[in-house]
Amino acid sequence: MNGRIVILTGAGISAESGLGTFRDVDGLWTKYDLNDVATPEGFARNPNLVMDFYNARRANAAEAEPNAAHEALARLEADYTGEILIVTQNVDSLHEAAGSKNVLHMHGALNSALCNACHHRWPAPALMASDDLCPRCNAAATRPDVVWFGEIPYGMDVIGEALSKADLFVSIGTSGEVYPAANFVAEADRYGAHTIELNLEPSARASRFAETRFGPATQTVPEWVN
Ligand code: BV8
Repeated sequence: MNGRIVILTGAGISAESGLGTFRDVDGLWTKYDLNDVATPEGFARNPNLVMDFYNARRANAAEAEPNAAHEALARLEADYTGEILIVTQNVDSLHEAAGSKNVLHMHGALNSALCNACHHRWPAPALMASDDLCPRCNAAATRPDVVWFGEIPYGMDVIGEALSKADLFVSIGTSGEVYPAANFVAEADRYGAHTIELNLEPSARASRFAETRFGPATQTVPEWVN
C-alpha cells in the first residue's frame, strides 16, 4: 500500500468498544430527538438536557478502550508516517488512545469545552454545566465543543485539500447519512482516488465505493491493514 490515504471513521468503529452508534437499532437517535440534543436551537431551548446528554456520553467514553480496529489504524500510521489522515465524525478519543496522531475531529470532541461568547476552548471537565465560567473571558456561556446540525464542521479546508491529493479513501463504520462527510467518497473519486467502504452493512453511499467489505470493524480493518 502506498501514497496518501484519507480514512473517514464514524460511530461504527467505536461500537465494539461499547460506545453507542446513532442510527442502529438501539442507537442514540432512537432514545433522543437529535433536534433536542444536537442542534444550537435545542441547546438554547434546554441547555441542561444537552449538557446531561454529553456528560453521559463523556462518562461512557471515559470508560471505553480502543479496539482492534483503532489499533490497526494506529499501526498503519506508524508504518506510513505522514501519509495517513484520519477524519473522524466521532467525538470520542479512541483513535488517539490507540496511538493515532494525525486525527481531525470534524464534529468536535467530548473532551473539549467551548465558550459561546469568546470562542475560547479548554479541556472539558467530566461534568460540564452551561453556566460554567469561561477561563478566559469569565462569561457563563459554556457549551460542548461539538458540531451540531446546521453548524459548519471543523477542518473542511484541510479535508478538502487532503481529498484532492488522496490515492486512497477508506470509510469505516459510518452510515453515510450525514453531510458533508457522506460526500467525501464522491470528492475522492472525482480526484481519482481508489475508494473502499469497510462497514457492518452497506451504508447509504455504498454504491459510490469502488470496493466494499462488510463485517465488524475489528475484523475488516485489521484484515485490510495487514
Ligand atoms: C453542515 C454531533 C453546512 C456530535 C452530529 C438535506 C440533505 C443533505 C444534507 C442536509 C439536509 N438537511 C440538512 C443537511 C445538513 C446536515 C445533514 O447532513 N443532515 C442529515 C441528517 C440529512 N448536516 C449538517 O448540518 C452538518 N453541517 O452541513 O453545515 C456546511 C457544510 C460544509 C461547509 C459549509 C457549510 C453538521 C453535521 C454534524 C452533526 N453533528 N453529531 C455528536 O453528538 O456526536 S451528527 C452525528 O451523525 C454524529 O456526529 C455522527 O458522527 C454522525 C454520523 O453518524 P455515523 O457516525 O455514521 O453513525 P451511525 O449510527 O449513523 O452509523 C453507524 C454505522 O456503523 C452504520 O452504518 C452501522 O452499520 C455501522 N456499524 C455498527 N456497528 C459496526 C459498524 N461498522 C463496523 N463495525 C461495527 N461493529
